[in-house]
Amino acid sequence: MLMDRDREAATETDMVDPAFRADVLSGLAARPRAIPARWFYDRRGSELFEAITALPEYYPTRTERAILAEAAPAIAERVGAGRAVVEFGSGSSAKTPLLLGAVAPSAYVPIDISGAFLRASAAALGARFPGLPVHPVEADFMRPLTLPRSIAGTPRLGFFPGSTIGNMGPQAAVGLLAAMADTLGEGALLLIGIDRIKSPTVLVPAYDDAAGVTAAFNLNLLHRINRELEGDIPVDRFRHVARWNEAEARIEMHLEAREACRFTVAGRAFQIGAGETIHTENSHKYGPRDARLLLRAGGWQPRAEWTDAEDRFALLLAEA
Ligand code: AVI
Repeated sequence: MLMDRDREAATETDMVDPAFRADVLSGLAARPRAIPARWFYDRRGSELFEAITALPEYYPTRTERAILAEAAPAIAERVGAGRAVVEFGSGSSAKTPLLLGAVAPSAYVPIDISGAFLRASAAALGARFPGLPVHPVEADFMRPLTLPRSIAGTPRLGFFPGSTIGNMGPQAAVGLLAAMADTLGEGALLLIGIDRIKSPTVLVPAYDDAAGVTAAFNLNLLHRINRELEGDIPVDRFRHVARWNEAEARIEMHLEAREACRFTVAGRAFQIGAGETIHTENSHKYGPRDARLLLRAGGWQPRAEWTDAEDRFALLLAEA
């Protein structure tokens, strides 16, 4: 999930994203303090996220890839040939070749907010699947969007891997699923990756790895604030915290102040007490029934489901 490379390019020419500024200032002033996770993904944050996906403790990426590789023939049978595959938040499109190789699509439409990265990965996929029309769409899939005219009338298969849906609260997730159903149209299918609820002994290390990569990913947000919003947050006085919230069935990431400190961001003064936190991410997990209910609430009928032997992660196929 590489979202903000273009934004970073803009900051290199001294432009500040007003939405970043607004989210940070209101998030630091709010109680509890919270900054949306989308701001993790500047260039460094995107690199750190890629590193996270290869960590031994971070099971979702490799588990989903293994499920996809094994289930590809069954998925192809259910999906049939000739659909246009529309990938939401395509990022590095790392799992896409497995799907495209199996379902014989008529076109591939990657959607991503990062134009430069989108074009690079679209070109790589085009080279790998010569003859497959690739139509990249540079857009924020969280907002209403229009698909290219070239796939008008073609049945669609939406692809939303990685359990990115988990980074939204259930209500926002339902809203996004409904918007995807609208975008993809009648008769569409959706293949979505959803992370399962499991023991905190597995979940917490996945978000607090021994090598400290996830800690660096979380703390990078403070470095980004300092760099882009003229902040002087003493980053070394904060530590990364990952905790399982049982009631909400989610991993929460926080930045906790080790000691009380004062700092300024964009000319505004803030203070934080020892042990207080800035909430930076939620990663919701779903049981089998929860996942199906979520899809139904978003206007999708679950049709098939594939998991790994330990039921850590699930790929669900649903119909609009
Ligand atoms: C992008 N998203 C699905 C990741 C997750 O697992 O919630 C983001 C992440 N945060 C820390 N590690 C990975």
